[in-house]
Amino acid sequence: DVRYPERINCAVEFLDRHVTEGRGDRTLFVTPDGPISYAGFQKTVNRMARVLVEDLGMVPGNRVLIRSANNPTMTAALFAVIKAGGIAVCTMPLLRAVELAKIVDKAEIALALCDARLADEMEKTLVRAPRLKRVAYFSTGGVDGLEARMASKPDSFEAVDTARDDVCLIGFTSGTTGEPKGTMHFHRDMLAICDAYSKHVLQPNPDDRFIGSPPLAFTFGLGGLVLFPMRVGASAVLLEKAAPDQLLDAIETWRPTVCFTSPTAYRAILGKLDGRDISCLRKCVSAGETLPKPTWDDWFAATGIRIQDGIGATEMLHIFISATLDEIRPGATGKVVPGYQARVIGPDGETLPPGEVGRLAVRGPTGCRYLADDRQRNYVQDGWNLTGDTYRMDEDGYFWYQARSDDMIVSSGYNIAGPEVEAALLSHPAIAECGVVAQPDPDRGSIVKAFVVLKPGQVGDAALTRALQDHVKAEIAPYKYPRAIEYVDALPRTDTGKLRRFELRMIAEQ
Ligand code: 3SK
Repeated sequence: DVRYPERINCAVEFLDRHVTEGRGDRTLFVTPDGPISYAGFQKTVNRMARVLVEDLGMVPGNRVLIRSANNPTMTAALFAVIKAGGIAVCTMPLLRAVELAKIVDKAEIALALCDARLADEMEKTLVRAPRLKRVAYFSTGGVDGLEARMASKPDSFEAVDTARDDVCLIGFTSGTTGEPKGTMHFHRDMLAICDAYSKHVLQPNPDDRFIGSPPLAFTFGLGGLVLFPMRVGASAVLLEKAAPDQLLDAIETWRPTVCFTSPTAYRAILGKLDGRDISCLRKCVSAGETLPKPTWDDWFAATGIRIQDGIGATEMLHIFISATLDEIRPGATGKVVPGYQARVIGPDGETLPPGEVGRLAVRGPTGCRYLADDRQRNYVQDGWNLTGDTYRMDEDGYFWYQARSDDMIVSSGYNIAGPEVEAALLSHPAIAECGVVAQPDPDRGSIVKAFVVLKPGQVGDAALTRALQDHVKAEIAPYKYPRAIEYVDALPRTDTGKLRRFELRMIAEQ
């Protein structure tokens, strides 16, 4: 059980504490332009916090949208908002204006901090979501940006006195319907994931150097690439682009010891290991989608490293089932993380005995608090968080993944809602109807598969398939596009006209 003082600002714990306790000279981020120390980063955060408060009118409790690829400036924005008592809402860099506008409206956001390289969709969002009043751009390379304002500010800033139960982060996750859900997390939650999963399972030390691919807007990345290293005074490499080749190059260049990425990336890297030296890695963490045993075996055979699998949820902030290096059972996700409790439940919420398959329920120091969303009632029952995953627990307390228990498509670690892709497809003039489900895939876990009924006169050939894929990529985040499209005469529907998704899934699985 982890307890924190009633008044706490987690930015102080993650950052200022290292400086006041004499660790300011330690390296926090290694970058191509040289190392950034904890003390140097603190000054950047302080200046940015001053701009937020003095120039942009931010007050404690305001929600601030943050848009950027993973880099130290984005991380400074996150801590500046939190240190000034605000609530950071980080968004996936690939999101389009239509998706951003939903987030702006849902979280009632008036101010955004945005990397200038993502200005296009941000400007379109300003038009779509009039509630958003102001965008401050960074990394502009010119005089108008946030950095120019920061240059004239003193490098000190007193953290706002927040409570441990004040919200400091809203993580958005796409619901199965495509209506995004905001999950609210307190200052104490940010510390609790470090003091539960990281401390007891990952067990990093101050000399570790972290690297990985998940966006910081996905809490898997935020924990693994920022919060876990900072909690112990370690360092990290943030990659704006982290495709397998880029991740490999960066591992060879920066010699990290801990890697956070997805099973898809581990598989892709395996095919590119020839002549590469990744002997610096001590620990490899996998989450976001299930890690198949053959991937675990192949990685172990190639590198001698036992991948630490884990399952978490944006709702829970981070991983709640995993295993320490010496407790790993290949093929199992692991055991419940110290501080959490987990059980497998039946249809009436009853606890199922070991060996039986049911829905995974979990509770612990972090938990689901949806922002203004009725789905809270379904997700949290009797204090237990009911995940969207089906599991079996064995006699030794190891949890074995079986399937998703909802309609979510999990592809390369991205959660994708079928209805959202359907809506994007339906806005193409050639399409009469469509249904989108997961299709199992050896590399990506699942891919997005669309069953499409065309309007009369349209021909479902390769050219149309490419046009539909490009259309979806232009409408919504490109990673959501259907990699497989099958043209059909009709879709299976219930008497009331509801799409029989289950039937489509069965066809896709054949
Ligand atoms: O998908 C997961 O397993 C996960 C892990 C850590 C944090 C967040 C998520 C969704």
